[in-house]
Amino acid sequence: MATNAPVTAYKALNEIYPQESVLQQGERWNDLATRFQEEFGEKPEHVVRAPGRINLIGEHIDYCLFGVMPAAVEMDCLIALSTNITTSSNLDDGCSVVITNLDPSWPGTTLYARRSESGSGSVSWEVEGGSGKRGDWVAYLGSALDCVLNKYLTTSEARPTSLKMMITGSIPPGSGLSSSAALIVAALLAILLGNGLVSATPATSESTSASQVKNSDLVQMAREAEAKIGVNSGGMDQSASVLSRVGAGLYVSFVPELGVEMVQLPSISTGADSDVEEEKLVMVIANSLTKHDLAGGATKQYNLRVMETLIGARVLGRALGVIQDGEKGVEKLQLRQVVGRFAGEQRDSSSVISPDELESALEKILPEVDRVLGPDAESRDVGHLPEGLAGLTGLSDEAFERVFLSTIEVDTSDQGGRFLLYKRVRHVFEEALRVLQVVRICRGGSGTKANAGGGGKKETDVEIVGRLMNESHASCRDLYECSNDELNELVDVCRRAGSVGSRLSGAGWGGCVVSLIPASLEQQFIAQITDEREGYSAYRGLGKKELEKIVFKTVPGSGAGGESRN
Ligand code: NG1
Ligand code: MG
Repeated sequence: MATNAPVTAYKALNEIYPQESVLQQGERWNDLATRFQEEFGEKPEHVVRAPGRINLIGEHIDYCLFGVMPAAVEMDCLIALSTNITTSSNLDDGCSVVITNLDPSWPGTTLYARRSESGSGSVSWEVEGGSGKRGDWVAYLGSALDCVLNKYLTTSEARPTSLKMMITGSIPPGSGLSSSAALIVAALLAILLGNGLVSATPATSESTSASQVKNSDLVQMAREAEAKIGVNSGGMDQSASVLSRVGAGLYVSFVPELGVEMVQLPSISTGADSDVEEEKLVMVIANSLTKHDLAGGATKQYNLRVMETLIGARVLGRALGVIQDGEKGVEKLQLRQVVGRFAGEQRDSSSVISPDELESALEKILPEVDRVLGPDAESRDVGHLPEGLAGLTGLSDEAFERVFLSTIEVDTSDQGGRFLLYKRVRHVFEEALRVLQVVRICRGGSGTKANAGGGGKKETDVEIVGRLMNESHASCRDLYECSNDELNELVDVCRRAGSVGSRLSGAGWGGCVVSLIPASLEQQFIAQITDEREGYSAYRGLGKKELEKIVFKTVPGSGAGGESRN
């Protein structure tokens, strides 16, 4: 799907969900519509949905602008909505959004948007209601409303539409399956649709869609809306939630601009030359039952990692002579830009190196990382104190403080007050290399480059992908330090149960493990990881029904969409 194609809110259910679950999902949509009618006394005009995602490989590198490989999951956020003309008239040209949730433990509220017009006639909007705090689900909706109004309704004639919404979600929050991106994307889509900014009918070849909003705009707005709540995220979750297709993984790249490619994992070949049989790999998600909570405690670790990669990029780039002291606009250059410049990319990003060139550049830059950021045991394992760092970045103490330490909350107290530049940058470059290798295999190319380290018997493509996933987990554990004991135990249990590769998925510090399994092994694999004695310890004593929600197979699902209910 092209990133610059217009957003269309319409999708039929059989384009959204895998065949086997269309009926059951249909019931869920109908149930939401019925409950909406009970609550508001009218049918919803539309139901929209946006999915969560699993990340197959490419962890903590999206915000460094390296490509990643997520896939949308079937679980999603649904919003039923209708326009609410009755409240619009008494709001002084503003609008209200009444929000309810099917789950009574999530109390609803009403958001109000008030306009202010400057002397020059430009209009801006202030959204009130919802606490605006991280972790408050209504804050995500407020942030989405704020983004749409301040982007598309800024002329003095613009009149936003008041809306009623009912929300339901099937993504367990804090599980690393990106419930936050799903909520924001669904909210954006609902607000855009309610304001007539995207089309509710599928574009046909004759009609050009009424939508002025492109898929890439939707991704960008979702990132901005999440950033307003205080998470400095990369673009992986939002891209996956908007752009995925049924049955495919998604290779998302960010340079020179957002790009997506549908990719297929290799399958396992068995049998002799003449009658080779192909067996598919399936993804199994297993929740560690430890919460990864970016909206809560994990934000500070996440934001610190983002800053460590930016400081590392600056120190490395300066030492390699690709960033000059006093050069404008590069105080915060991402690691991808540093490698690009190192490989001769133009500074105005008019020339972009090919994936093969990027791979060689990454291989060449790794020894430089050792030399510049990890020349001795102390810099490698203990890290850098902030005092010495300003000098290494070529910035004054004041500028260093302003650029790196005061834009977002940075807390190094878990690391003895130090920044672990060497470990973080090594992880990012090696992980970026792993993603490029997996992409090459998925495109049907050879895995020979990846094979070089294998030694002995030639690895199959499936074995290479599995090994790279395992290496990715080890790197998250040892270099990026974003795993925890539970995730490590669960990864081991999954490998013992016969996975091809297993790793934590998402930001880490809790959440889920993703494993690739030969399709025929699914039942046996799930039985083993949930076994009372051999399985993951936190699953002991749980009932079958509970476990079904915690450990399950997933099929790559479709990106955001919806249907008209009229
Ligand atoms: P999750 O697992 O959804 O919190 C976060 C970021 C991603 C990415 C991963 C790590 C947000 C919304 N998402 O994902 O962009 O950086 O961590 O790979 O912050
Ligand atoms: Mg999230």
